[in-house]
Amino acid sequence: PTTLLPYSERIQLHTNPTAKRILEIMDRKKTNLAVSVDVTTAEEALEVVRRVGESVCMVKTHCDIIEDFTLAFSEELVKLSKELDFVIFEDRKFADIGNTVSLQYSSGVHKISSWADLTNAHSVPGPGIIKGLSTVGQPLGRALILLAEMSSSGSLAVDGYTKQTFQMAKDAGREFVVGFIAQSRIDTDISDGEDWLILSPGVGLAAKGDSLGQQYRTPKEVVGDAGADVIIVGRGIYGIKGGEQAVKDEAERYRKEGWKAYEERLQR
Ligand code: 5FU
Repeated sequence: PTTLLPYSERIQLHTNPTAKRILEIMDRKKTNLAVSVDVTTAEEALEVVRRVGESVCMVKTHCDIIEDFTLAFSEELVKLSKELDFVIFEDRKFADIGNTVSLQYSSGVHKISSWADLTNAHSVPGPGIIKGLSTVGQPLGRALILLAEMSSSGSLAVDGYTKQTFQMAKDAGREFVVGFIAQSRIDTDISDGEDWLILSPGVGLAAKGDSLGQQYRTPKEVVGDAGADVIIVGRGIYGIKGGEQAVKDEAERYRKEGWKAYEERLQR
């Protein structure tokens, strides 16, 4: 199963260029950390990215919370992603019919497909959502992940929903859909040679959750016990008190924790 293989040996199990690049970066920079940059101005967001860039394989954005979003911002983000060697993941959570999501992905103010290497979608509308997004993203070498589980308490994405989401991805093939947002490896380890990336939000070393339903686990629980590939950390890193150096140090702390959990997993 995938969880016992090093990231480097999983590169060849993918055909999607973004999936390959994620695994290459993880191996090269020794990091399975994604930082979620959930701040509300372009300058703040870029500042966090400059602080954490060396420690991460991925920067996750919510472009619709940035008050002064422009394409100059996304261009700068792309520039930093090349300089500091990380992938850009826009956490858009598309959730509409194929035709609408293809427009939301390519057009509007944000033109997500022009700058985000990776984005995600809910499976609730059915396979047309994958088709619609792939029409836009696949020719550009982009990748998609589906939300199979969520970190928030009371989520309806459980049991049968999770299973059917996995099946929808399998049916679509791995040219464009390369993995899942999930809290576990779901069923992805059952088939050898068919590698899926599992990205897990809800990671924190300090808090257990917030007042709005978020639930946190440690990198050890997420990577070591649950078998996820990428840990996604937001407030635990950009929200740390103590200024710019503290943010940088905290990103390194999470990178080390995540990498240690991965190395221990490989030893089992
Ligand atoms: F799909 C999901 C999920 O199940 N839980 C999440 O928390 C996405 N997220 C995102 O990860 C959420 O929208 C935030 O951007 C981020 C977690 O941020 P935190 O500050 O680490 O709680």
